[in-house]
Amino acid sequence: MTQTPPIVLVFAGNDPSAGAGLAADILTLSALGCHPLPVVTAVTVQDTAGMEDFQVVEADWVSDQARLLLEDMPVAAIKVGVLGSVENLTVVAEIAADYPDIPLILDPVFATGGGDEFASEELIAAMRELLLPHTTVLTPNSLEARRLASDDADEQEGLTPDEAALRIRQFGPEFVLVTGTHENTPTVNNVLYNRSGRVRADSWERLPHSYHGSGCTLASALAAFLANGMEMSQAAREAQEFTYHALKNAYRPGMGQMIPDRMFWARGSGEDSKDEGEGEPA
Ligand code: PXL
Repeated sequence: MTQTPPIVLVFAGNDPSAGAGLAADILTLSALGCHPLPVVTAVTVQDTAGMEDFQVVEADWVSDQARLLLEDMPVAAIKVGVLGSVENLTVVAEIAADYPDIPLILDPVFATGGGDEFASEELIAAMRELLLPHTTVLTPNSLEARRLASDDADEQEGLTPDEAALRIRQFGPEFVLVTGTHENTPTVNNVLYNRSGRVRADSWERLPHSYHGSGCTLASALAAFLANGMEMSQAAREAQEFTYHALKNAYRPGMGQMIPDRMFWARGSGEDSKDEGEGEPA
């Protein structure tokens, strides 16, 4: 019998364009040799241009989906994306408390790239209080980091990514990886922090397009490397590298944003071969 790949339990919303959400996580985890266990927390109606609507799955259903699998299989990592409700967040926090040895990767998704909100202030407060204490690594972009760091909008605006990370660490996550795509800097600067400060900083070429599902790709890739037993700093580096290549090879299947190609290594003749030419947004 073939050896079972590392198993990653995923809590996320379904984006049927497969740009972001559960399908993005499944693709990324599969691309990196893991077996995904996709637990759906919410259903969205969206295409590459934006989200029309979303509906949250009942918390009992989220809990039952996950707990049945946790009894059946050895889970090497838990990856959390869109939760949709405080009730769903509570379910995940309780599971995290019951399985303290499984690393938990939390991507705090509060809105779609187009700005449609997934999260209320109440959900953000519950995340700070209930889920961050059980989080191994949190992967906010700098805007999400500011929202988690403070509930005062004026104060948020004044925070540097370093200051936001410093505050978030007080809520209990072991590591925070803040991404710099939304900052006005020539390169994209991503920084990993632990409880005592900066662990590593990586700078990347700022790519020209807008991508749907880059955050999901990064967090799932990080989950995959951790599930494979890699230590955090190395896993953070490898996850960024994978995401960079997926973005470099992104395609534009519809009329909206580009979608990262998590299967870039399985297609095409040369690495990053689709970087130029067809598929450019108008
Ligand atoms: O990219 C964040 C994200 C995560 N999960 C779901 C989404 C989105 C963005 O659209 O739809 C389900």
